[in-house]
Amino acid sequence: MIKKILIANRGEIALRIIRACKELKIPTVAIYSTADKTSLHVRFADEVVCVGPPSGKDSYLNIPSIIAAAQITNADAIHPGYGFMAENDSFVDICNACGITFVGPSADSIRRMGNKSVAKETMRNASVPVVPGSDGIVNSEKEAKKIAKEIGYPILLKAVAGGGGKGMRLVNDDAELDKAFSMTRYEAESAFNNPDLYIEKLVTGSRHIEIQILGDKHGNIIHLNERECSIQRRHQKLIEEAPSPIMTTELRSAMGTAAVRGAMAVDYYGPGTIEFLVDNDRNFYFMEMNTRIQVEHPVTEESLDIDLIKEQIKIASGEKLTIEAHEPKMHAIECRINAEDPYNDFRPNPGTIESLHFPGGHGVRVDSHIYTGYTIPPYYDSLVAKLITFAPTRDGAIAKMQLALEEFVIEGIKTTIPFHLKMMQNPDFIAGNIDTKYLERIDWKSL
Ligand code: MV4
Repeated sequence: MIKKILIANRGEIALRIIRACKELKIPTVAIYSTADKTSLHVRFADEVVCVGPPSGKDSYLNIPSIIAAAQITNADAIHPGYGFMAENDSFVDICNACGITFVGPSADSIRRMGNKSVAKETMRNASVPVVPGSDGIVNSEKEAKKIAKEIGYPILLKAVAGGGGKGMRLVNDDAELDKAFSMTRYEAESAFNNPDLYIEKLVTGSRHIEIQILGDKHGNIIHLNERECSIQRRHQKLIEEAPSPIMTTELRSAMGTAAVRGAMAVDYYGPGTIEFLVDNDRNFYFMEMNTRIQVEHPVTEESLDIDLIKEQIKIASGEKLTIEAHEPKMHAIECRINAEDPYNDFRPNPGTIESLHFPGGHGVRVDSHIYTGYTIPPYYDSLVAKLITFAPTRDGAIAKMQLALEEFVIEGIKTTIPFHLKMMQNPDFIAGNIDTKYLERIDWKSL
């Protein structure tokens, strides 16, 4: 059993984890950087330890400081949240060596999914559909051209150490390939210390639909349906929902069982997400696996009436799965409220919250760490609140979202609320006619 959890994160997710720990009656330790001294996770945790100066690499990514903080406070587990240490396999090895339970998957699962080419091969072997492309890494322009000829242009060059849209380049023909190959290799080497590339045929007009899975340490894995995440901008998700407006029972079952097979192949435990591209004919293709709890986990929680963070902690302490897979009960939508100016290319806009009112009522959830007088530090990501609404139907959830956005007052900073208000009234969104390129095609301001 876990006796005390150190939360190696900040912001809304740190608060979310503290709430789950309180329900489970597990004491918490917050770590914080000097820039986060006045943050709510510091206020609501049972114990706190300052781990360094503002910069992420000196604080929330500073492994010796985090481990020392756990040892000083006798925390026997570390919850990484998302980002920071969440998908760092060496950190998991270090936790294990120190006798600390990492609240997440094994180092080995993280490693096997972290290399995108190995992950794809693992999925293919588990009979999960993958996009046609190279068998593993491609070592030369010549080899790349040979594969491009077989599968046909356009192709994507992808860095094996990339992911989430990083280290990817579109190539339309042989002429472009020569330059693109060496450039993408060079960029991958600089960004990830690994130049290796693999090739995929470009899938167009597709949606980003991901399957939530949950495994325990006894070999049981279930899937908890899908999330539709196609409303993105520069690989940053802005709106997520569960279920997907295009989902059918048959497709859900096919994608869900494929996701479970893939997770089984890496002996996965904890919550994880298998991302798929789904084309217009409802063919689905594995993209990558996220070996962490994700930002958008609340839409799954509200659609199914479960608490994924509590389940994650119970799994880490060795309990068997107790929840059962079931079809969605409710439709849930999440709007990410960022401290960004949507009228100015979504430029980050940190500052002080002068006045604040959170929306509420039946079917409205706000996950946020901000309060009146709080100054958003400029060092971290710009997420200030997740607004989730849920209702028996999609139209009901959209209607509630619009009212909740209208009621939401945040003064002192610019936020993405005006963007979300437009989207909730946008006929394309209301009809579910969206894909991953939707926001590139339209100018949201003229909606
Ligand atoms: C693709 C693709 C089209 N074809 N792969 C971007 C993030 C990473 N998960 C994989 N990504 C893509 N891979 C093939 N073969 C299009 C994307 C993509 C994308 C995927 C999901 C959500 C938004 C996206 C935006 C641009 C490109």
